Amino acid sequence: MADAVTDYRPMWEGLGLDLGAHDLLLSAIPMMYADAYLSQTDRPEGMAYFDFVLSEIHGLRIKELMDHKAAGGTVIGTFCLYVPEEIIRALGGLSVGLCAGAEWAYDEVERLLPRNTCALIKSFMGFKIGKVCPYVESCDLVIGETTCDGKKKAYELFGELAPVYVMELPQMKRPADQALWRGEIDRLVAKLEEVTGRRLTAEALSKAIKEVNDKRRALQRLNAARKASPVPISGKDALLAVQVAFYDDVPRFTQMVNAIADELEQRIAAGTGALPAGAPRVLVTGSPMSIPNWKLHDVIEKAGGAVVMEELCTGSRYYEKLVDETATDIDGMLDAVAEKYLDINCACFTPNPGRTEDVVRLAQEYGADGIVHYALQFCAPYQIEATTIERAAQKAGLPVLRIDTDYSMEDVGQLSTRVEAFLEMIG
Ligand code: BJ8
Repeated sequence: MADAVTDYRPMWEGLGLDLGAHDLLLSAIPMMYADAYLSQTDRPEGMAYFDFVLSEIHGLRIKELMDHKAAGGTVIGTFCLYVPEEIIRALGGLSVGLCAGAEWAYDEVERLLPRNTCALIKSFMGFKIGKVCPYVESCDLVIGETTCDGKKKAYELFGELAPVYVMELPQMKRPADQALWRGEIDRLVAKLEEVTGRRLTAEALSKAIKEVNDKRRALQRLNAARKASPVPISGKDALLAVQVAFYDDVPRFTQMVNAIADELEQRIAAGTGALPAGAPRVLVTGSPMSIPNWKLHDVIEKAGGAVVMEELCTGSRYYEKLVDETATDIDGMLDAVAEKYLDINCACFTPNPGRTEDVVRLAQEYGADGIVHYALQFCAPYQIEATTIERAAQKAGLPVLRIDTDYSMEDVGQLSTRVEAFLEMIG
């Protein structure tokens, strides 16, 4: 196992990173992490694992990816929840989420993309153009998807910089769309077989489905503990666990999250909270929050609120649903994979009643006093769907605060004022 003093610079250099720029990025993350995470009191002890993972964010995990490639494996990058990691895993690939949560190289990005592009897209383009992300540089293939227009068109330009394969995701869920999606799953298998040089087997797919389901089950356990009052883990810590789920080693992650879930159950029995019992409870819903985007949770919890659930792709949308494990042949397993993934409720779909129902249900299950709807600026699907969510929430007696923001820290003061007023109102 690598230790804290391991020199990773030769590895980063070998990946073609811009070492000077990369140093700058790596010096910023510990400060952000210390301010948002290490400043918390009453954290579960098991979160020490995530402190370690973050301290090694471009180190140990990248080395593991490199070792995996050296042993004949592949690394496959993804940007979206709809790309089935079970298939990647079954073909000897390691799946890494590439969405980025920080501003980088925007000057260069804005020469390619309009200024009014969402921060998530600008960020992943910036990390690639600026050569500061060892994850994307490790990838043998990057899989995009036809979700929102911004992503779909950005992949055309991203494809000039990296090997990209785009899956066609329907935008409705009728039988004809399900058939199209099932065909896309077959086409993905064929593409990944070509890239990995392996054939998909029922045995490998069944094992991968079980392993990824186990990861999601562990996250379900961790998050179920957040129904308790006082809440035994902060929203920030729970968010971090899901963010890391996109790139960490699957069995290790599952084991560590189950250990945290055990600890949370003990904390509930002992009445130990990570945040005060009377803290106003908030559900956050909207656009995804990629590492190191902890801004909104940090604002809410520093203002005295407790985020008790995320209806986000970096939240319940990632772990709530499992792939059915009963099929025994490849076709049946791929049917189950296709069905589970098309059942995700992204705002790119129309209509999208499932998300509205999920938001209200989760807010009620987790005892939320109010909902914060978070949208990245210029993210039309979530900004527009906020109206539908707000109407349904208000009908259920749940107040809503709508926040449209980006990755800059310039509006933190203004956001804090709005969040404080909202917490006072719902508390
Ligand atoms: S399943 S939310 S990960 S598409 S924030 S790029 S929608 S303009 S990320 Fe997403 Fe898959 Fe849906 Fe989830 Fe466009 Fe909005 Fe930007 Fe977005």
